[in-house]
Amino acid sequence: MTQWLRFTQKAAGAADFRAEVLSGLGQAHKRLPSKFFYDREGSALFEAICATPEYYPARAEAAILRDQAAAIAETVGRDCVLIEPGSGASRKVRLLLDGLRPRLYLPLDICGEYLLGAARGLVAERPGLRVHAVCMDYGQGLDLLESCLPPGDHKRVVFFPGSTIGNFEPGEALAFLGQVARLVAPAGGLLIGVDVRKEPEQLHRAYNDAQGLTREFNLNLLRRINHALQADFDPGRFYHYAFYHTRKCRVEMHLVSRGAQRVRVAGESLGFADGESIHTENCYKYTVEEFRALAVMAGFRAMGCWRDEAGLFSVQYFEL
Ligand code: AVJ
Repeated sequence: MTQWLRFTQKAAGAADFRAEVLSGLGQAHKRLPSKFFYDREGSALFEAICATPEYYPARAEAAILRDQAAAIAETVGRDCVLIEPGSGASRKVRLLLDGLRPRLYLPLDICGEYLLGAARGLVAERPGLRVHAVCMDYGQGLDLLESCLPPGDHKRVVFFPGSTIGNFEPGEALAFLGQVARLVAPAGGLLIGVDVRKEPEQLHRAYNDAQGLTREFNLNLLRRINHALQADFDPGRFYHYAFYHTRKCRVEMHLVSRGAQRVRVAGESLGFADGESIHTENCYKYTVEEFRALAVMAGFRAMGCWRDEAGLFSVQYFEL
């Protein structure tokens, strides 16, 4: 059986990266979009973080997808057009493919090199699977994908694992769920991984692994900016700081300046006071009921919810 793979490049260009970095670092409280973690090195570091004992989300979600694959396939249905924003190594979707048997799988990722490598590996493993890999920043809007989708009324299902929804501010999460609803209308679905709220200590450990991989993942952002924007960040002069903000129900990640310093980025000189941070990520944690309420506000009906044995994580399915 011949392999079927298409590749479409819709990613934002270097100009957008430069503009978003300079805009974020120009704020009174400096910040950078967490999507920029995922260059080739960052994507590989994230895969390594998933294997650490402290970072439970990936293992808990994989256990759910593996142990509940038949029940999930029964609820979602077979032969759908399966769309995965932020697909990375397409590791998790492999746990669903035997059950869902999608007519087409569209992995979306901002890193084209990583995306194409993962897609090639998948079609080599599964010659019968049709894959259309789309290099795009889904944060720019899922409607960009419409032109890549097959005509006809095949059921569309968005698979959004990993609790990446937690990187969105709650208002942005609702807006994203609304975009998903428009993309999968009139009767499609959303299969989504959501990390559930838990003891702050366990969350603290998950973002401060003993091997320091999360620290390197965070610092890699500075290295990426150095390479892409002729910047002169010295990663040794920043430290990784991650903590669970109880009132806001989110883990925050920061890079904190050791001492006062100036850094050149894309020809501009930026000042950092001692202890001043770059806010690099928020990871919101929801209860199952809170997230269900958000999905219902976006127009979805709750159809299924599966948990791991320890109750650390949830995979939830919604339909219009
Ligand atoms: C891939 C965005 C779900 O938020 O837990 C892992 C990224 N950040 N360790 C998360 C991440 C620090 C991860 N997501």
